[in-house]
Amino acid sequence: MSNTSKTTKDITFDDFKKEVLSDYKIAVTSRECSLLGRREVLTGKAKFGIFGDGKEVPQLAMAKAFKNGDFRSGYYRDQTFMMAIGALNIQQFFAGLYGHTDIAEEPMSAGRQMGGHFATHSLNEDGSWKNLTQQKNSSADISPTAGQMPRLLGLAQASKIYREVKGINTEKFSVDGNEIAWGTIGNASTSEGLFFETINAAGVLQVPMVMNVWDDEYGISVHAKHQTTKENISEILKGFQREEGTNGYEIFKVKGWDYPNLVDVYQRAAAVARKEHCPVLIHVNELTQPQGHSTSGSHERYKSKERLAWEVEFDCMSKMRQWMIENNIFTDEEAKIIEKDIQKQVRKGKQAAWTAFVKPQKEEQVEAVAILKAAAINSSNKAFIEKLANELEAIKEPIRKEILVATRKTLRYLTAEKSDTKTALINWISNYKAKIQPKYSANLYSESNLKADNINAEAPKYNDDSEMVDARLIMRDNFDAIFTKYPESLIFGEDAGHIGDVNQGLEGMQEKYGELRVSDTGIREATILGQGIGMAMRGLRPIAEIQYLDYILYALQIMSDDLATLQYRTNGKQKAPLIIRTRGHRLEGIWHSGSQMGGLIHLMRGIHLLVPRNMTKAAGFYNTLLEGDEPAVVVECLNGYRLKEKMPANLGDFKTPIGVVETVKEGADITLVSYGSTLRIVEETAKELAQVGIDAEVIDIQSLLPFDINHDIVKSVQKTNRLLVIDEDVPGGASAYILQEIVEKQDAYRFLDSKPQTLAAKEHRPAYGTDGDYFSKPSAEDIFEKVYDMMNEANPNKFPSLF
Ligand SMILES: Cc1ncc(C[n+]2csc(CCOP(=O)(O)OP(=O)(O)O)c2C)c(N)n1
Ligand SMILES: [Mg+2]
Repeated sequence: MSNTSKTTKDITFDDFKKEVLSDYKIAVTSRECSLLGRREVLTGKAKFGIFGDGKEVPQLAMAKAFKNGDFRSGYYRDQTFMMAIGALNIQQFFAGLYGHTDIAEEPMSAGRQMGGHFATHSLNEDGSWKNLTQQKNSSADISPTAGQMPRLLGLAQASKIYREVKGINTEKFSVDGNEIAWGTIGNASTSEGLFFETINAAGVLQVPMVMNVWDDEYGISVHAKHQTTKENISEILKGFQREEGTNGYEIFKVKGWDYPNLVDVYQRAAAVARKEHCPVLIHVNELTQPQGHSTSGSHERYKSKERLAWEVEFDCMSKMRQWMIENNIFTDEEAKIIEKDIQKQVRKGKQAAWTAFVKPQKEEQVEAVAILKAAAINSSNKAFIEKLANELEAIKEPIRKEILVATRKTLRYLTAEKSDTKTALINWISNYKAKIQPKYSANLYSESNLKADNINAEAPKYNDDSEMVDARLIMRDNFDAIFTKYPESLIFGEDAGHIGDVNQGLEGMQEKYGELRVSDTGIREATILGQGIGMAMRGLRPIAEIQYLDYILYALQIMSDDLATLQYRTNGKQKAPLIIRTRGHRLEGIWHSGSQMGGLIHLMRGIHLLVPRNMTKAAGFYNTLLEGDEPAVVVECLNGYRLKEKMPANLGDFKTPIGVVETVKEGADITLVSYGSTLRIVEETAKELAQVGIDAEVIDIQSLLPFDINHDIVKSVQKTNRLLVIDEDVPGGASAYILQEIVEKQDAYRFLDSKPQTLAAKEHRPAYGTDGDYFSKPSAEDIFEKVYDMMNEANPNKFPSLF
């Protein structure tokens, strides 16, 4: 061949070759990380490994189509993609495997999540938003399979809102709604209800969501024949294909080892989703698991010889390599040189990650050993302490548990002694704990200056012509003020749009603010929640409405696993300040009585749980939450919409403080603590008690999570010396939590003259009808008699027994 100047075609081929080579190098890097990662687990350096081997090639194609501003919501196989978008390097990969607690070394979760759970940083140090349009984004993964689906819907919907709703400041979040939300899921996990719910909802909403199914025919050991009808997800979803005049999906099916075809499919998929906001399904099949599912177990146990042989032949990496050789991109020899070089780099990166991981612990070990040896010198238990010191010193690569076990156990040998070295040891342990504990516990809630309990209260204002109105009107008019004040706010839920919610708290709002901001949704609580999470992660202020508190259970898994853990699992690098609006407490029967508060409290740490007793308080909570940056559930009182309350003048501005209780009636004899609809009954009962000479103090908790941050309840108990918690949850439910907060955390036991008690509902769900409620939940008579009983015990002369 003559050496003349290059033609355009040559240049194009050169560029093409360069790009393919660069892709191949990323894939080889990723594969080597998987191979070495498994070895690190098997040799005991890491606890567990789950890797992306066998899924590399489609992820290269996805990364090529993925643009700044886009979001991923995926699962543990996506390391190649993360590497390809520049969000994960070799050292970080291994830092994740080891669980390095320094976010600078392990940017995915600062060691909180097992390796393979990916994330990018949406927030600056101070908790404010970065410009998400200038980076490639990944929402933080969770382990529950298909748990990434509901949030994916919201991430996609945000683009639609940013494109179509006028007046929002989009600067940090969107460029004309051009961003795609990319989902990834394993074939077996498509069996989950959350997958189907999300697929249907995205088809209805027509949002830019590209759903990728990585199909390797297995879910751990379980074959597709047990997972998927016809063993073929794209086949059974064919009915979602959009047609002339219908909504729906574009559906692609492509082999996971076919690099050029994958690249082409992903470009086409992205184009349609980005431009038309049409959701896309890409079923990527014929994928493999070269090392089996994870480090716990081997796939030889459940795959046939034929299947295993097929997996070797169709390994996407070897297929890509073969294709590159056939297309003169490199020769076998050149490939080997590249591969060898990458192997070296991966080993080097792994070593660097390990050195960085053990370094701080080694330094801490040296400190601890020195302090133990010093403590040993003058101790009568010298021999025992030295033994602990020497054993700690002998550990080659110590972990923090070993350091604390040795130092804390030493204290037991020093109980009878006093010395400066003992004091030094005590101080060292407490400083060490104070330094290390946050690495494992910080950022469950916001630590920014916008955290909810930093937002100052503002009382509702009333003027001379303020009227008593149906309380639902306060809710409605306050929402009106909110939608005007915050263009980025929006509300959606079953019946929330056209009719303005089942209790008319949103009456007329859709007409005024449009169908995108005040919208009806399908009956699908988990994805209503997911819409909220995803949109909140992209800077909007969604209010997700769950029609009745009883149905929040459908969304509870996603609240607990995704929303509640988000700040924690990213060590404060992502947030979703979602407001969940719902209505509950007493109304009718088993499924409209909203009582499962204990369950919520225990499964939602990380989300605030607010239980206002009336609509003014509830509206005030929404106003507070919108100024803050944290997620919360607000439970409105189902039976309160038609009660009369005075219409405040400062709608949209008055704020109910979070974590602050309110004493609604002062009293001297007993402290009655309750919340929500039951509080009203307690208030009524307090009047009846007054008639028999019992002066009860009534406190409205208002906020179950966080709980009485000023410790006001104990001040009341200090005065009355008696405590009764009244709650409509099951016995030992929310009331047990409340009692622990007051008696143990606030030390109220010190002031009690009577046994602290709880009055809860029956163990069963409430029966239907007024009598059903009366015989199931605490009634005024129950409360009266319980209080009277306590007073009778204290002073039988003054309060002779009722029965
Ligand atoms: C809700 C839930 N159930 C079970 C598990 C345990 N589990 C982890 S991965 C997995 C199989 C997933 O298979 P698939 O979706 O095909 O993904 P693959 O690992 O094959 O890529 C299972 C059952 C889980 N993490 N979450
Ligand atoms: Mg699978």
